[in-house]
Amino acid sequence: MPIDATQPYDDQNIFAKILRDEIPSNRVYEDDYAIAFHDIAPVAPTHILVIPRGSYVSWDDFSARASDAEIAGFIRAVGTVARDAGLVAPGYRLLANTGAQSGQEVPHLHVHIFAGRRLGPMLA
Ligand code: IU
Repeated sequence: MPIDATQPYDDQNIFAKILRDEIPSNRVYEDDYAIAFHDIAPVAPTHILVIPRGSYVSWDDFSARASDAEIAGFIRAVGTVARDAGLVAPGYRLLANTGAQSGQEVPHLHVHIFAGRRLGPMLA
């Protein structure tokens, strides 16, 4: 079910549990600001999710409430994950679904990194 991005943060969401290591994930990166793990249902040969350590429902919530340090740290982490995975030369795509009409399913901000094949044009 797509989420309502205006809802308050729910600390029982699945990515909050992954952050607390209550649920296992295939983690590929972590630092003070973010963790990254392989998507459980990849739609590209490389499909990694990067999430901030802070409790933010969506890109909207994060961009409105996070500190400058958190925002800088998170964006650097996304870049580092892609670079460390060797994705810069072949290229990659970032996506952050936000709210119901985008199809966002998990109410903790996540940036998708897609790579590993020729990606089609953006969906309308
Ligand atoms: P979305 O942008 O909210 O639609 O993306 C949620 C993603 O989280 C989606 O690609 C799922 O496959 C992925 N995911 C996951 O990796 N592990 C989980 O336990 C669950 C969803 I639930």
